[in-house]
Amino acid sequence: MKVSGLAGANDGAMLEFLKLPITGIVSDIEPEEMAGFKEQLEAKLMEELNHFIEGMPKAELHVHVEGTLEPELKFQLAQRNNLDLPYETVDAMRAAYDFDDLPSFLKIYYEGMGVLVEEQDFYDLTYAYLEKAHSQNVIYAELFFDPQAHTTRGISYDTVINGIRRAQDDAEEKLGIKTQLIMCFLRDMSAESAMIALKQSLPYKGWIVGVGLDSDERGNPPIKFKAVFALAKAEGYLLTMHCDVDQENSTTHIWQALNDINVDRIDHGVNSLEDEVLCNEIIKRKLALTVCPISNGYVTDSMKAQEIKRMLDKGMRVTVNSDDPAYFPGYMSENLIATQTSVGLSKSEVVQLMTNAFEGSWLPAKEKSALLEKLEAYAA
Ligand code: ES4
Ligand code: ZN
Repeated sequence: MKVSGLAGANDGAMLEFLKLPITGIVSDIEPEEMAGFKEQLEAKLMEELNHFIEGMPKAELHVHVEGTLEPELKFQLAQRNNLDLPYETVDAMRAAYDFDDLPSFLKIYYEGMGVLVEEQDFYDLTYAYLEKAHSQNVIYAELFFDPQAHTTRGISYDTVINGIRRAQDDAEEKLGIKTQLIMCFLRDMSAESAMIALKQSLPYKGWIVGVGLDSDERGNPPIKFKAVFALAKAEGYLLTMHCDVDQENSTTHIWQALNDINVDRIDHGVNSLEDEVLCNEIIKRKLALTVCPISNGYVTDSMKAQEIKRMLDKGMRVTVNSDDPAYFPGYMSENLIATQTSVGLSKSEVVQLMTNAFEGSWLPAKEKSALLEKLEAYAA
């Protein structure tokens, strides 16, 4: 007996679940009854796969620490810093999150981080995210931070990075979660401003694994920051940059990220699928792509789950991540489950997504293998 459309289903387990005798029964079942069994079975398998996803050891490679600022903490910090918020309640604040594209999201995102003033605020923000990530079995995370979004408000670079770092250290000690920091330049500010941020980072080089580029991509191509990224590379930083989804000149920007910047990773990069030669180059360089489905569902026309599946099928090192989970509701488990549900990924495809994340991480080879072993043991 075969039931079609159940990726990875195993007939023995299925029969056991349905409590059916193994032989001689199929012809006695009415078609409607069969459809009911099939539905029950699909629901059961889905539930099992969701559990598997929740328990899976995970790596997150694309999360903006400022994008993890949940409304509840925003209220607490506003009160602690004697700041007024234009909302009375958490619900009213959430209701005001009505963005539908990147610029409308970014406006709310930058406004929101106004409550981050003292070093302790950056600590509390980071620690809260790491506790949440840990609760979803994230064992490794690379965190983006946006120093220019704070220094332009009069908050010192030291305040920002000391608070984040102290939380990273405490979380590693208390929760066992390992993290590294990636400093992002704001691409809608000047290259000179990015260069200042780069120089400010140098005393903290030991705390920062790489640099990235985020904020509004429209009119701000990778080549605008060619000299900044060249210096960052010379200083020993690894390089990534946002190649946001469905932007003007998306594939041109991805080509620039490869050829003019020589990136070590691509954030998002879904539009690479429009150019076969570009896909092959990304595959050849073994570059990870950090796709963020729930985020994409808010700022583009879809979660791009089909595209994630196509990238997997092509052998691209695609990963699933949460981006700004306080604004695009969903942390790692929710993003993986949403993708799986949307395109019916098999268990082995889910494991491949996570293998890609550990392999594409910026950890030393030994640490990478140790974490990959944890994933393999779980999936065995
Ligand atoms: C961002 Cl979704 C997104 N895109 C570009 N820059 C960002 N910074 C924070 N979230
Ligand atoms: Zn992002």
